[in-house]
Amino acid sequence: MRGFALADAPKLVDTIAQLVREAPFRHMTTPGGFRMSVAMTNCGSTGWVTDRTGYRYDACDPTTGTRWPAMPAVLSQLAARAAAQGGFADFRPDACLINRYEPGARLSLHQDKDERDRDAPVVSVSLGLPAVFVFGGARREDRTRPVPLAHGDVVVWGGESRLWYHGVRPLKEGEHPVLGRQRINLTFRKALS
Ligand code: MD3
Ligand code: FE
Repeated sequence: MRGFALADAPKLVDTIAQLVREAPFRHMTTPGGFRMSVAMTNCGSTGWVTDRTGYRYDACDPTTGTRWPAMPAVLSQLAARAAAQGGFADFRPDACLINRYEPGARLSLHQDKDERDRDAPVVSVSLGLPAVFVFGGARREDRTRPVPLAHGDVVVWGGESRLWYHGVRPLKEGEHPVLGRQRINLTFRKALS
């Protein structure tokens, strides 16, 4: 949904800045011991984390031991409106993962399988520098296609595509008028059933 979040973008950017003061971006470690090039934080009643012990959802920020900030209404309502337009009524996300890409940061091909509710869609909101998202299929070997994502674009991933492989190509150098040298992606999920 190209530009679906454009009208909300100034308020989203402001809200993210506040959230990040409470729970700063950090580069998490994968179970294999690699530092992720994407910096992450969360808001909502639970948040996605990774460390040497594995991937999981946790109510608390591991760096402080306190709960993630609550999900502001401007975020949850945008996600619900987008999901509804994409054919998923009553989407009530409990987790919002906030990804920050600086030039060079990438996300290798993966599936999102850590959520218990596989019937709920994932809603993603892109802000800042444009990126090339790659969308594959049910198997890692499946052909991927590039999908450009720009500031204000929203994607609703549900049904069959919910478990398809996807990733993000290394972010190209650039300067966004609002966000500068970064891309921020919000992914809304229903993690716990
Ligand atoms: C397709 N994030 O956080 S958002 C992730 O741009 C993630 O930061 C990317 O993949 C980003 O896990 C892509 C789009 C997205 C998110 C979840 C999906 C696409 C998806 C789940 C299933 C299929
Ligand atoms: Fe993903």
